[in-house]
Order: sequence, then C-alpha cells, then structure tokens
Amino acid sequence: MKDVVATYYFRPRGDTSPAQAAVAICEEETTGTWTGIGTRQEYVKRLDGSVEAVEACGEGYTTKIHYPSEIFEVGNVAQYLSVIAGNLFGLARLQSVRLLDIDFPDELVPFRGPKFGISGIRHLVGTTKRPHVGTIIKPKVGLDPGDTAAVAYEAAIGGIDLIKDDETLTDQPFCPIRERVPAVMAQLDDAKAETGQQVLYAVNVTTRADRIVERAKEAIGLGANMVMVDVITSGFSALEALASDPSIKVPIHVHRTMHAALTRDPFHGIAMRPIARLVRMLGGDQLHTGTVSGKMSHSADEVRGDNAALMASFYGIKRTFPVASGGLHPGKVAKELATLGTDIILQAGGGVHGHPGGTASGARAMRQAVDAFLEGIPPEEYARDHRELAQALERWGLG
Ligand code: RUB
Ligand code: CA
Repeated sequence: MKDVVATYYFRPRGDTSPAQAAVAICEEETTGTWTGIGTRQEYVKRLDGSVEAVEACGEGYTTKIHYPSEIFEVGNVAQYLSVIAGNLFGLARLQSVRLLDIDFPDELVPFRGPKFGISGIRHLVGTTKRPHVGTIIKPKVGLDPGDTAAVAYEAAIGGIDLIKDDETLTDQPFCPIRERVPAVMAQLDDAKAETGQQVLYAVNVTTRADRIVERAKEAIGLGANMVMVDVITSGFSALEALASDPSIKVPIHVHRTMHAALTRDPFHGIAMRPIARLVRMLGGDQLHTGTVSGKMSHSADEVRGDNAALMASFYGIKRTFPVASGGLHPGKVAKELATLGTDIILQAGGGVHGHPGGTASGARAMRQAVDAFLEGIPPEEYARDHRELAQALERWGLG
C-alpha cells in the first residue's frame, strides 16, 4: 500500500537540528513518543513513518513525511487529521510548523466528491463558460424573512446567479429557516418569471452534528435549491454527512469562516490547500478560497494554487467551484478574473448592496464588469454606456 505524504514547512527550536525536528513530527504522529519505550515489537515497526527529505526554505525548512496507510482508518477524516495535522503543532522542539499539502493514496479516498461540481452547477444555472456572480444577503444578520426575500429578489432581477446566507445566519428567531426559505424562493420564482434565469439560494444549515442533515432536508423541503455549511466551525464530518446523504439532492456551498486561525500565519498552522482538497473529496460543490484584491489577507499565488487544486484531475471526482469573496466590488472584477480565471464565482455583499442605486443596480454593475472583462474592454470604457457600472466605479474606484 502507498503512503500518505504530508508536506510541512517548519522552523526548529535553537537546540534542535532540522533533521531532528522532522523526525520529531514523524515519530509523534506515528509509532513514537519523546523517548524510547523499551523493545518495540517487530509488527509495530512496520507502521513507522519516514522523512523523505528536509530542504531549506527561507528562514525555515520544508519536509515531506510519509505515513503508512495502515495507520489510517479508511474513510475517517477526523482520524486522518489527528495524524497529519494533530499534536505536531504543539511540539516545543519546533518554533512553528505549517501543513502545506497532503496526498492520499486511492484506497484512503472512498469519498465520492461533489454531486454537482462546476459542470453540474453551470447546468443548473444555464451557463457554459462565464464566471458566476454571487451575493451575500446584507445586512448579514438582522433582516426579517420578508426583507431578506426582498433583497434576494432585487439581486436576482439584477442578474445575480447565487444568493447566500451569511455564515452567521442560521436559524435565529428573527429570521427562521421555516419562514425565510419559502419567502426567498417565492421571490426567486417571481424574478425567474421576469428574467428567465434560475438563481441558486444557499441556505446556511450549519448546526450541531446530529442535526445538520435533518436541517438540510427541512430547508430542501421548504424549496431550497442549495445548502451551505460553515465547514471549519461545524467540522469536515458535517460536510461529509450532507454530501453522502442521497436525499440531499442540491449542491453544497462551503464557507470557511474561522479558517484564518489556521491558514493566515505563513509559518504556522494549516494552509488552505489541504482544506481545499478535503472539502473537494468530501463533497463540497463550491468553496471559498479567497480573492486577490479583496478585504481579506491572502497570497495570490496560494489562491491560484488552491483553485487549481479544486479543478485539477483528482481521484476521478468532480471539480469544486472556487468562490472569491470578501470586499469585492465591480471595480475589482477585472483583476480577479485576470488573475484567477473565469471558472470562478465572484461574490460581493457590500459591493452589491452598497451600490448607490441599490441591490439590483449593484448586481447589474457586477455583471457589466464581468461582461466588460469577457469582451476585453477596460471597465472605465465599458462604463461609458453602462450606467450601473459607472456609478459603482464612481463610488468605489478601480482595483
Ligand atoms: C463577504 C462575506 C464573506 C467573506 C468570507 O462580504 O460576507 O463571509 O468574504 O471570506 P462582503 P472568505 O462582500 O460584504 O465583503 O471568502 O475569504 O472566506
Ligand atoms: Ca460573511
């Protein structure tokens, strides 16, 4: 059987050599501990890990550690993470350590991946190549179901493809799912009657583990055509539970709120890449991976690589649609598309609803900015005969 290979960046403590630090990770996560424990049984030794190589990288080092497949319980992602991303982060002999990437042998990937993926979502919305445009209902929390639905309608008639709940909106009494979903879907039906366009509404079904599938079924029963999960706060198993349930016949939008506690420090934690791979394996149809010009801190190279990981050939499973979100507005569209490509969902909350002409105008301005890019026309030139884009550029500028 092949090994699991995990790539780490690390900085050893002053009294520890790079090789010792790599071995410390390897032993901690396989058969060893901080000291010898007497004679070891031969059959245990075959589960030892191994360090492939240690290479200098800036002020630290990178290494690939091989973990024998047999130490993993097939299909148990929580257990996978306890090995490759477990206690190693706390080892005192390392100043810092960051999990950069993971590679699992086929036998440890019994998962089916996204039910829809990019092609399935494009089919639902009726697009082939163009980027999708999404919005988060704003104010992020506080609106009642009727006003939430009114905002959704405006976004839909403006040309938005995807409307989603904020990650902090679940089933609070001021906007319960049982009232919100029918209200929003009725407005989206009205919008569709006017525009002919199918709009997806991702209902945030995040809740405790033993209730999330039930909540998703409730939302779907009420008309939801997409569900959403906060994957880091609710756990990878929550996504897996949703994606593997045959009765969840809608795409799953995956938000990564809290990820930056893991991903932001370039020297310590967990990069987005392994998270992206796990989300795709476990069935996320759409995943936030960041922007290159938005309000959140990201490295453009990492975002590009993360998106590539969502779309490259991977265990024969479908591609996950990357979502660029956080501080976007029409003036930033060209840069996002030029850097990240057009298989992407550009999502703007404030950058749609904060438009001087309101939500529908904001949605139109986003779509016009996308059209300008696709036609190879600079946004300021396209804005000359596209009023909503002109207003957006006047308010927020370019880039
Ligand atoms: C964006 C928003 C999203 C963040 C998440 O709203 O609500 O939750 O983008 O960040 P706005 P990420 O468009 O008003 O900034 O996608 O990086 O995880
Ligand atoms: Ca948000």
